[in-house]
Amino acid sequence: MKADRHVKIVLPCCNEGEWLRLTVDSILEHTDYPSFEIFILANGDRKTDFSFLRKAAYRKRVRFKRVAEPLGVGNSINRAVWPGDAAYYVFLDAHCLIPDHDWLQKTVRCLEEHPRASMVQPEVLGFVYRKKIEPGGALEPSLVEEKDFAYSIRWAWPYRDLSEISEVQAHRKSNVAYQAMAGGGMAVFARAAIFQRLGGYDPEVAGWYPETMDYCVRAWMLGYPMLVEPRVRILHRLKSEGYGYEKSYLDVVHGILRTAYKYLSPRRQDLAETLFRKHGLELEVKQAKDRIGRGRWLEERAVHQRDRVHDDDWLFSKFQVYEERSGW
Ligand SMILES: [Mn+2]
Repeated sequence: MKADRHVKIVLPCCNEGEWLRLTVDSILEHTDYPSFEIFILANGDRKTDFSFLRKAAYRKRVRFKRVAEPLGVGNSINRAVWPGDAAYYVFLDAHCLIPDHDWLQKTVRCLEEHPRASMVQPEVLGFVYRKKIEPGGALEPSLVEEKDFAYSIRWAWPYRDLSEISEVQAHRKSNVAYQAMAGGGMAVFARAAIFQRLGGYDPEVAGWYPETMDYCVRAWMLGYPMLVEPRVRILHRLKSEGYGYEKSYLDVVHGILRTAYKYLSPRRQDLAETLFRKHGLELEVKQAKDRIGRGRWLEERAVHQRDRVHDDDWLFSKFQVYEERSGW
């Protein structure tokens, strides 16, 4: 029988190498919380040495599951959780460091003080680490170069280039927990019951941040807020040598358009397509629409429309998603 406030920390791993071990070590060394487990979901991984997990120090706290194919972040997390497994989830990139011992206490307190919150993002401090970690080697703290903060992501329509369709909020808006549009992935705290009720991440949305945005947009419209908890900090490594999960514009275009098709008004579906077309992504829009057409967006839209408590006018106005209509 698990404790009422049991926390499951999920680490999807696709070719993270030594950083997986450093992340696990950082969690084990810096977590005072009494009831937690780590669940590693290796997917499509051809690079990481998982043999360290056989040591006794890890066996008590860490569970490991491996699938051959790369699943992407959202589907890895969906596979790693099931109803009744925990009260709270932490979804963490497998290249993170935990600076404070009370991080889980503070996280759980935030989720308990805000019982409708679907998701909480901590203060994410990006860092660069330029030296290669040798197999079994330690991290040199003096080489951790702290860079920028990230608190949440907000749609910003339109945009000057593709990176700006979603805008990272790099400054905290308050010193206590506050509402924001969406998390950016990297480090996510979620209430298990709501995550299960919402069916987890959209399995058709892949890569980078769109799966987290999709989840938050859906949750907001169903009446479950997303919060930033700036009093909890996670260090997240900014990779300089490429990404474990392949980043492609097609995934971003598809993810955002699919969210628009499922949850937004037809006018905003058209607007999202136009935004991408204006930036020369005709081919991606076409491929994304083909992919959406093969999926089940219409049934999902019908269910969402039946259950939602807010429409997209409310959402866009709440987060001041700016839509420019002139000049098209
Ligand atoms: Mn990452």
